[in-house]
Amino acid sequence: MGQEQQIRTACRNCHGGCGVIAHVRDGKVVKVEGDPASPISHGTLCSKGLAVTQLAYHPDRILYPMKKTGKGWGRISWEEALETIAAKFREVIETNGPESIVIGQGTGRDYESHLYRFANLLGTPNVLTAGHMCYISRIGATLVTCGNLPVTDWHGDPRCIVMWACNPQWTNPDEHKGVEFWQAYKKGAKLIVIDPRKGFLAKKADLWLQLRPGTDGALAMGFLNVIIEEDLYDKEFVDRYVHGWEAFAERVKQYPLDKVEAITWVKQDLIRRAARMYARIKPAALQWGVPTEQTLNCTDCTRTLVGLMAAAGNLDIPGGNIFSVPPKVRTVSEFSRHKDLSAEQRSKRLGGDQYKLASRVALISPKAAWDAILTEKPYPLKAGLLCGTNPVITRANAREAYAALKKLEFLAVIDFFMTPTADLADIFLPAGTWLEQNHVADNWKRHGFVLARQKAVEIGECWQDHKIFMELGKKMSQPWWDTVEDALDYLLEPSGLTWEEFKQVGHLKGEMTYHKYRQKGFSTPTGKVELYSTVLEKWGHDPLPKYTEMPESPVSTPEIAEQFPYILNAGLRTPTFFHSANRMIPWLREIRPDPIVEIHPQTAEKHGIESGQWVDISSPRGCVKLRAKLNAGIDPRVIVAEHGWWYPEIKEEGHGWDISNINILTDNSPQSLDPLMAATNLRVCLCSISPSENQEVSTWQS
Ligand SMILES: Nc1nc2c(c(=O)[nH]1)N[C@H]1C(S)=C(S)[C@@H](COP(=O)(O)OP(=O)(O)OC[C@H]3O[C@@H](n4cnc5c(=O)[nH]c(N)nc54)[C@H](O)[C@@H]3O)O[C@H]1N2
Ligand SMILES: Nc1nc2c(c(=O)[nH]1)N[C@H]1C(S)=C(S)[C@@H](COP(=O)(O)OP(=O)(O)OC[C@H]3O[C@@H](n4cnc5c(=O)[nH]c(N)nc54)[C@H](O)[C@@H]3O)O[C@H]1N2
Ligand code: SF4
Ligand SMILES: [Mo]
Repeated sequence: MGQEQQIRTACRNCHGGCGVIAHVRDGKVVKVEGDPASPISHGTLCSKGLAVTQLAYHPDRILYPMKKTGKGWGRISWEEALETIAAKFREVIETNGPESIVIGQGTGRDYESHLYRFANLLGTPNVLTAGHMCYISRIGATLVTCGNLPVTDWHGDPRCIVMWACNPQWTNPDEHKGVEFWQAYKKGAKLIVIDPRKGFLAKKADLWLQLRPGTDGALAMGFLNVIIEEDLYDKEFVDRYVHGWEAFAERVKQYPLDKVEAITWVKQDLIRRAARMYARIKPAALQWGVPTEQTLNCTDCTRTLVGLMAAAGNLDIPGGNIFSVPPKVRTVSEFSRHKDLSAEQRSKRLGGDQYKLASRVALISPKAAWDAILTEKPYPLKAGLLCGTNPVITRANAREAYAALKKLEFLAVIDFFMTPTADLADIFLPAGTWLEQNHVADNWKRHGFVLARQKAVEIGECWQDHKIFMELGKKMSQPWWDTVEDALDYLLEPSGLTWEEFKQVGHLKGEMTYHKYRQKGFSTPTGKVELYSTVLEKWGHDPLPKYTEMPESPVSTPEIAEQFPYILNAGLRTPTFFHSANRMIPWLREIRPDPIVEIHPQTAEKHGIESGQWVDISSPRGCVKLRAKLNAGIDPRVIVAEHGWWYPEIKEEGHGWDISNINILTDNSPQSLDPLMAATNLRVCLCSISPSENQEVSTWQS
């Protein structure tokens, strides 16, 4: 047996960041453990990170490039795979123009620098990501409001924490690992939790506000109403640094607490107490989560929440919501040469004229992509390259996503496994996991860090995603570097370090300073926090935020609610799965073999549903089956369902993509989209429930 080597690296089984020590023996990773020296995770790892050996060495993992022919999938060489894609792309560029090629990714995975560079140099403005309803939407809305993304300053000792639609101990989301929140909380901070579901944090909270899903924008207005009416706002900050305070305060007046209670289902008294607590205790940090973005209120809700941070005087102060200082490395924008995409090509971005904020952050909505494929309007999309995404499972109105991707003339997919989306492809490119890549992991840049992710092993013929974009780019005559590491040297250049040197250092941190606005103002047109947005005004939109009722709800569509009386809150995460991933990993699937739908015991009783039974859940768009779990911690009018389900153990094409896929039920009709970001209502629609006639759905055998 060979000697064991220990390699310090950074996990990326979610958005990533946790420090890992990978133990390698005979060219194989035999185990991973948390790195106590990590500034992000402090030695902790979650179940997904710990299970990476079962992911990397999974028997179903695709280790070679594959091509689909009449006889099914067959192994080919990298040369043939890349040349086939390049030849098709060249053909499309010649006949339809580069805009007819869509390049896509899913959740943020720190290869967007390479993906965008490839797309920009190709000349296509059509990059499809999850950003229209996740995180990039938060960044977009905060860029126009206060010039940067305010993140919680756990290290600054917040005395009050508002956990607004966020569950960091399960999700370790884009903004922080749960451990950092926990350390701050344990110092004795007050906790306010805003969540329709009584989870671990709601049980711990000083105040828990159980709102109707999707009504966060109205609740935030309610908070502001109390803060303004009771003179609890930071007058000095507002006078000096807020643009349009008077107009904003007038808008807030349109949301008196009785109205807010009717919209949100939260009692007036509770809203008042929570608003007072947030405004009076200094400093207070507000941690927002993705449900605030996954409705048509996406942009306005984010702007209202910035209004709350500003009114309470919590922006860029220790223990509040801060603008981190990134380390000195090249920006994604510079690396990916956004400026090289010509104005003419940019003007062709699908939906760009309408969804101006999405266009500003260089992405398109899935709806625009599906429409272009299915209706060929305003022009057809002909070919696509999707990396690290499974839209057939993860995007609203999954049947439409499926039909569109099936119709696409040519599709290449980069993944680890043959997923329901990859099933629809012509070429499959095998990606390396994070154990197989060298990278300057940058998802933490907005928190002040970049991390060294070092290759521990190579497996089969898998390539890290960055290399795939580089080599495909070279086939298309694009300027790239010889090696992945040469590109990393370029990324790191401003820091004065090479990749080899950075590997030894492990991470870089920007030097944090607070109250930067006192010297520099805010990076907006007026130099202030624009609660009255001059940018939105210029775009012909309401410059002030407002709450819009859900497009499908008991209030706006009572006729639909007659048949579908419950509010479906779709997207409950579980610690072991990451969206549609990990269902094939035995250690993780054994914990959760079947998809769960949570139902209040009274509601279950009404429909004769017992705990553990398979249940049909229907919306106007279809019907899927999940397994009932009774939960008295949700409102009887609300049904809470997991998303991301397909069945890798079903070997036929499609892998059972339509059995339990909750996104068959969600809506992406034009009237349901955020008017600026095109965010879809992934979290809220109407549904009905009944015991399923088929109680033999389970297919997992451990
Ligand atoms: N109803 C509902 N739907 C939702 C949500 C919800 O709350 N409710 N949440 C939404 C959110 S926030 C998001 S971000 C999207 C996510 O949407 P997606 O990103 O499309 O979802 P994933 O399931 O993470 O798909 C990732 C795929 O990438 C593969 N993969 C993992 N790591 C890598 C890698 O390093 N390289 C490559 N090439 N492939 C990799 C996995 O095997 C998997 O097949 O889902 C959304 N869908
Ligand atoms: N294990 C695991 N971790 C993940 C993911 C995963 O799939 N699995 N996905 C990753 C991704 S891409 C993202 S974006 C993040 C998201 O992570 P978070 O931002 O933490 O979001 P969620 O876990 O979706 O929801 C957080 C809380 O909001 C509550 N909630 C649901 N609907 C509403 C609502 O309308 N209003 C309010 N106020 N609360 C609501 C939920 O009950 C939950 O407790 O997680 C990331 N981390
Ligand atoms: S939280 Fe994310 S980065 Fe950390 S161990 Fe889990 S999967 Fe890996
Ligand atoms: Mo996300």
